[in-house]
Amino acid sequence: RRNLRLLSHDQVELARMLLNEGQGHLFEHWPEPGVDDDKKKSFFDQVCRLNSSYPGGLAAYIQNAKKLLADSKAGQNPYDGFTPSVPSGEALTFGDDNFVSLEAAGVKEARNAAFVLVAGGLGERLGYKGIKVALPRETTTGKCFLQHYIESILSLQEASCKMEGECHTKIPFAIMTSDDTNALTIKLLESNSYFGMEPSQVKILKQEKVACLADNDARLALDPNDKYKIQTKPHGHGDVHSLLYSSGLLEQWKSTGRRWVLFFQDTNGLLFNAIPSALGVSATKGYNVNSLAVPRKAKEAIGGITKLTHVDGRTMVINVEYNQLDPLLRATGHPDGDANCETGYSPYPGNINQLILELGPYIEELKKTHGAISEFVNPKYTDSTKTAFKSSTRLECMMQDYPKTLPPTAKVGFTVMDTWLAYAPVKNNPEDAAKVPKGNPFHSATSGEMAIYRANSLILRKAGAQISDPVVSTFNGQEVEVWPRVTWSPRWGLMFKDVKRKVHGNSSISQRSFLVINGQNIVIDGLSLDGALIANSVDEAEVKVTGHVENKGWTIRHVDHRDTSEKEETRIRGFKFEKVEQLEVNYTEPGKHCLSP
Ligand code: UGB
Repeated sequence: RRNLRLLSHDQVELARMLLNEGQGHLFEHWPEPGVDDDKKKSFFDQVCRLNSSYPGGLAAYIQNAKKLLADSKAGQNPYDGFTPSVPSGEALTFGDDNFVSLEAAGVKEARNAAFVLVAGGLGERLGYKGIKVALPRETTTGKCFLQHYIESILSLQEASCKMEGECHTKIPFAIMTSDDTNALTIKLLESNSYFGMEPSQVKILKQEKVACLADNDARLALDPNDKYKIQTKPHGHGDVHSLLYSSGLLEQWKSTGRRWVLFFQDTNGLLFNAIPSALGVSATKGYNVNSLAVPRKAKEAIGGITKLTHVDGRTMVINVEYNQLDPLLRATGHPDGDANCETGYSPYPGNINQLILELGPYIEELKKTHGAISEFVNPKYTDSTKTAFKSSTRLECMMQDYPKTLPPTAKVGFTVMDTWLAYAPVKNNPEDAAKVPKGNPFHSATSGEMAIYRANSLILRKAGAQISDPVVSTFNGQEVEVWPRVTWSPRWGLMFKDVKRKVHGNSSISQRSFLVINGQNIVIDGLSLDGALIANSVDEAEVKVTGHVENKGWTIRHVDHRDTSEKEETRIRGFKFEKVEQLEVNYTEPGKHCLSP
């Protein structure tokens, strides 16, 4: 009590609240005033931060925790009363007329969009020390994920403005970081001049961690190394909603005519193949919420999009997280649980956590909830009495749970696309990836990069070019298809219509080839490539690439993930390219050019 005079009025109120919420243990060890006073003040600075960063404050956090911990102890299933069934949504086929017209509709809408990248996760499963958005998306060009995302947004901006005959729109881009990723993300942007985006377009929102819970009474855990500090852990990607709300960004976006907010995750190198058509679906169907999905293999570590019907008649279409889908199915009359059906896939589409929300209804909902998202707790108990935890726990929330609070009138849908086109995350370290059951995706740096070449090769094939079949190779214990290493800048091939216009059917690329296309007006017409070709051009140049290009090219060398002489980003993918011979052309002057060796 005598320590109270060290505190400001607001801090005294917080101390009272903590005592009322059964948190007296936080102060039990406090010595008399005069000893450790600075540490006591910094303790309250932390309490203030924890209080202001949680919707409803720390008192609400403790109360929510007490309830969720009691439910967990009682073995209460959050899906009690709900029966799952397979929902229906939009299934798109790459390259058909419907897809092409949805892509055009989506690009038209893109100037009314804002993008939000959730990048606060450290990627513990990947075992990579840096931030994941700094990893190369593919190592032919070495461009990192963040560069690819920014270039994709800029090319959408350019194409959309062109379609609408205007030139002033700048698509806003928000990035959610955390203490683990904030400084490195800002450094990556600043040291690369924001990869060509205007710095004012980019807003960084840092999520705060939440207090850890030591026991079933939701007593806050003190940091084992500092008794004047509450231990904290990440609260999950669901924080993005409260941060967008409290930052005022949503209102700002609305006042500048934005209509859509597109959320995406840190390492999906294929995502922007799916964005234009999915945004087209949102715009033409008038979806308030549109989740992107891919066919899902049973037990794959991605959530399943499920229709849930409650005994009281309520229904919702929502992601059921991968660890909850199996118990839910078993509890509702599906003895095989999370299993594949006759198609070889789970009947529940796989959530890839790329959400498109309509801004107006989103703001209205957040005015009610302040962005608070339904939470869960996952304590690891010491034994079946569930009285003690092995280590402290905390509340968590997921961004895809946003629709849980929506009224039944909300239009919630989803769009399913082929995995090869839309989804190739980099999440698993080499050892774990090598243990993935046969037929399930690895979600590793190896598969993430190979998926880019596969998608680009298949897109070129669909455009009419002859692309050699892949060979099968094993890197870091993972068997993958190795297609010709074809990459292009987003401005070259934003929509399938663009690729079709720039690739003529009389071209061919051999399996051992590497092709980099870096320039908006490069046309591949009558090219026969057997080696490595890098074509760069300025916008004002119109370049026709034709004729037979043959050279020794680049070779693929295996790298063992345990080989510490290699860089970590190389080790996690298990291979590197050695540049033996290549043809590199740079067209820097406007006008028509022809590359014809
Ligand atoms: N993230 C944050 O920004 N802050 C956090 O506190 C935590 C994460 P993970 P997860 O598409 O493959 C999700 O760890 O959560 C960011 C979906 O829940 O990569 O296990 C982080 O930086 C699941 O339904 O994935 O699983 C990253 O960008 C499925 O869709 C993103 O949040 C799965 O992703 C996801 O974090 C998937």
